Amino acid sequence: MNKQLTVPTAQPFAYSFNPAHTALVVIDMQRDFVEPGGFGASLGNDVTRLQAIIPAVRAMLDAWRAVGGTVLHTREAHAPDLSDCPPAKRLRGKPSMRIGDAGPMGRILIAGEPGAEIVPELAPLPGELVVDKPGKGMFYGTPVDALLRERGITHLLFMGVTTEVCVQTSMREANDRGYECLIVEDGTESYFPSYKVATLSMLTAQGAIVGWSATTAEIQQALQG
Ligand code: C5J
Repeated sequence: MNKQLTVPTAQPFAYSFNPAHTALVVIDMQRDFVEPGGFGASLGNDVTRLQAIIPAVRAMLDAWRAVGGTVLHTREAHAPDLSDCPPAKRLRGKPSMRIGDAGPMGRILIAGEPGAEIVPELAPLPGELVVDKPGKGMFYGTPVDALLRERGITHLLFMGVTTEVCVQTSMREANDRGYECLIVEDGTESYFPSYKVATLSMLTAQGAIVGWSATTAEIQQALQG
């Protein structure tokens, strides 16, 4: 679909985008963060909060695929030799549960391990972009900027987990690079409800200082004209 659309009820004011120049970005919907018995759950987090957004993310993906929009999936995943995981990252958190250690679903956050895969309900389709990222943000140490620019992408719709860590970092990095960003309110979640609320508020404050927010229903309504 190549035409200018508007979400009039987006926060903090109307958001305009052309699907031909917009990518739907799904951040880190990986088994280790989302599924019971994974890394996130073993750290004591309530993963049912994250699991609950899968239907909304899937519905948005279906609507986006139907208009032929670009889709980018990211995974927080490191090389098996950990050459892209600095001690400053690896040595944080629980000493018994570090990146690269054996976890409930294979080595934690290592590319190719079962836990690092995207949940089956949201599995990428052939032709969609899938990028492993060593940082919280999707631009650090990845070809994401080049991949988006070579497709003429200027606008990004963000979904995924967790709102205040990898989604927020990626959206801030994108905003600094000149992309017009929107976060999909019911397509993102945190283990900590108050962090999600605070993040949505921070991102859209001061006249969309980082970007806009809207619900899947509002975006789907725009897509349906
Ligand atoms: C993500 C994390 N994906 N919370 N990672 O947000 O460590």
